[in-house]
Amino acid sequence: MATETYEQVLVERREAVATVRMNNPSRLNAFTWTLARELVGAMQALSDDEAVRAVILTGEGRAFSAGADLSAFEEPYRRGERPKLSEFLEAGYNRLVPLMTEMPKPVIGALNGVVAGAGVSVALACDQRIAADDVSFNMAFVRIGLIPDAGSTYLLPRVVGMARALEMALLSDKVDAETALRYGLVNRVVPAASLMDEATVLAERLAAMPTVAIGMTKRLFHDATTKTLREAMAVEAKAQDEAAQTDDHIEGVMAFLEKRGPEFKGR
Ligand code: T3D
Repeated sequence: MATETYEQVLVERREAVATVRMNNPSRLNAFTWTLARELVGAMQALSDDEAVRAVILTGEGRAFSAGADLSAFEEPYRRGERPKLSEFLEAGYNRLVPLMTEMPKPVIGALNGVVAGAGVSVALACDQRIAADDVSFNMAFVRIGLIPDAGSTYLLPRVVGMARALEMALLSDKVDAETALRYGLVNRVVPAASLMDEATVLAERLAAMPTVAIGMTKRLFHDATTKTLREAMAVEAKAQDEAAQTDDHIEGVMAFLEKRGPEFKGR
């Protein structure tokens, strides 16, 4: 197993699976400039690395992430300054969230403990979400007079539906594991102690699958939301030509015909 350490991000690689751990636990993995910048760098590197075929994102300690680092606001606000937050959004979340949704490999969110504010948005950018049974979601933005950002105005209604998205954003009540599962906000809830084992099993399973087709499926699903049915079907036809060129397509068909298990190589 290889480990790369940034200041506030840990990356572990075990064969084709990489685990990215947000590592600012004393502030519940709040997004500092350092954490945001390092996450973008780590995700870009994993996206570009063909040897990596599945990524897990999780948080160190008792939180996935509590959202924006509010401690950075203290000094300027006490001085009476009025902030311009868009600079941080554009340099951080607005790079990170599309990077995750467009990454040509699956990203699994292993959601532990507190998931608040932009932490919810980053969780929504994962392709599959496994939650620990002690997870607690809180949109939080409205509690500090802000609007949902980091992609959540787009992703949250698509994941849970408009009525529930508005309920979560406007009331900002805590959403527990059972409710999150009922809302479709998470795919699965598991005991906190087995969260990483379960996420790893899923990541290893996905990493052994046809990675090119998986990457294309992600892209097509996201792109289709802004298309008509006919447009989406035209894009599918073109993309299927591309998928059919992969070694994994040939392997999948031959394995079926030869009545054996396939050995996908991710190309
Ligand atoms: O520029 C931009 O980025 C703007 C974009 C904003 C997007 C957003 O994400 S807005 C939402 C920001 N997040 C929040 O408002 C959540 C703030 N945190 C909380 O409300 C609570 O901490 C929680 C409900 C999430 C958890 O409560 P609890 O009781 O389990 O933990 P705690 O004691 O409040 O927190 C533990 C420590 O983490 C504590 O530090 P201390 O007192 O031990 O030194 C606390 O201050 C720190 N912490 C928690 N959340 C943040 C944080 N520090 C900085 N930023 C935080 N978001």
